[in-house]
Amino acid sequence: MTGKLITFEGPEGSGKSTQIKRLAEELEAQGITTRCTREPGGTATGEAIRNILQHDAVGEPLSERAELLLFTASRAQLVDHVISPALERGEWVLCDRFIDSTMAYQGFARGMDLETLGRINDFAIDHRPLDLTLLLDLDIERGFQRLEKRYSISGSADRFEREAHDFHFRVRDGYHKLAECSPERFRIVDADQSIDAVAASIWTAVKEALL
Ligand code: Z5A
Repeated sequence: MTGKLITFEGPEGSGKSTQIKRLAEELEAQGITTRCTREPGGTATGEAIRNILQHDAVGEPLSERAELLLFTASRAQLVDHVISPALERGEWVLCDRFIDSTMAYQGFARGMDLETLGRINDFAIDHRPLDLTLLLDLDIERGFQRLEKRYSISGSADRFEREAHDFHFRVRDGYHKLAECSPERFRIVDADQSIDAVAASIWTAVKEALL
């Protein structure tokens, strides 16, 4: 039996990384082998791409099309080398960001053509269906407040975190439109609750959708 592919989406600081760990623990406790991964990244090639994307690592600004193709190259590598083999072994894969991040950030926020992005996404994931997408919905300002603590420790925000607030409002709005278009795949989770309360909402959503 093939496994399940669950993706986590949402604006910055919405708690995706925190909640992926919590869901993985819950699934493992149920005897389900779970594989956690992230985008961009998750493979050696993907992590190298992530470095270019986050920090202009090669010292020149990225064009929008180059940015898009780097995200989707990382995705193709992740699907072929990590996601598909894990699903075929019957594992459940939890992925921190996936195709909907491209639609929200490059599409709704940067203004690239959504149909073109849909086709490129589909090619990158080799038409693999997703079982569930958990959208961790959080007010943009709340997310930034959470991340401020991190900036004060690391001293710098990355290329996306430096975008104007309007950009991030378009991201959040874009996610809502994506969820409206695919209600069977998306579950919207209120991320403005305690970590335990968000984890409980996610577990309810996963049980209802997949177990
Ligand atoms: N991007 C794109 O443009 N196109 C694409 O196709 C893809 C991505 C795939 C990746 O950044 C960037 O790439 C991203 C979109 C773009 N833009 N940005 N920035 P990333 O992977 O480095 O960052 P992120 O995905 O936005 O994750 P994040 O900023 O690390 O946030 P998070 O994973 O959602 O949250 P967290 O790390 O779990 O929590 C953040 C902080 O809040 C942390 O201190 C937690 O302890 C705290 N936290 C978590 N939950 C709570 C609750 N419930 N209450 C209070 N505090 C909490």
